[in-house]
Amino acid sequence: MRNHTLQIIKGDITKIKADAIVNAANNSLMGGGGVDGAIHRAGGPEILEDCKKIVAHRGECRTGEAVVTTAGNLPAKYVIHTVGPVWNGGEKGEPELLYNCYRNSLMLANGHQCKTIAFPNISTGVYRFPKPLAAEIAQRSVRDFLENSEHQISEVIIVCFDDENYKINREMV
Ligand code: AR6
Repeated sequence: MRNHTLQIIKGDITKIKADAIVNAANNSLMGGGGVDGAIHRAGGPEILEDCKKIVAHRGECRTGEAVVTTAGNLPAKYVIHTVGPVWNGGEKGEPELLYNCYRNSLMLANGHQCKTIAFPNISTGVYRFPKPLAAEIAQRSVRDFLENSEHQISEVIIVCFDDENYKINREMV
C-alpha cells in the first residue's frame, strides 16, 4: 500500500509549511540569487549563521550533497541546503549529481524526523540544467527513495516557480 504522495504545485517555496524545504544553494553556502536569495531574505539571518557554522566546522558543501539548518522565520521547521550541478553539456556527471541532491536531501529530512518536504526545481535557473531532463531526474530520484527505502516521509512537494517548469513537471507525473 502506498502511504506517501508526490505533489507538483506552482508557487513560492518560502511560503510552504512543510517540515523541511530545500534550497538550491551553491558550494559556499553563503547565499545567492534565485530561490537561495528568496529563502535567506524570507527566513532571516539565523539561516546564514547556521550555514557559517557548518562551513567553519566541515568546509563547503560539495555538489550533490546536502546540509540542514534552522528555517528561521519561515513556516518550515528546517531548510535543507543542497548544491545542484552547473550544466556543462551533460557529460560531466550532471545527471547523477542532480539525482544525488534529491536523494541526499530526502535522507537528511528523514533523519530529522520530517514527514513532509518541499523541493524547488534544483539547477534549472542560473545553473542552466535542461528543465525536462531535470524534471525526469527529480521525479525518478524521489520515487526511488519513496518506494525503495525505509522512511517516514508521507508527502513530497515539488514547488515550481515558473510556468515552464510547472507544465513540464505536471505532464511527467
Ligand atoms: N520558490 C520556488 N522556486 C523558486 C523561487 C521561489 N521563491 N525563486 C526561484 N525559483 P536558481 P540553480 C526557481 O537559479 O539553478 C543561486 O544564486 C527558479 O524558477 O534559484 O540551482 C545559488 O546561490 C528555478 O526553476 O538555482 C547558486 O549560486 C529554480 O528555482 C545558484 O543560484 C532554481 O533556480 C543555483 O542555481
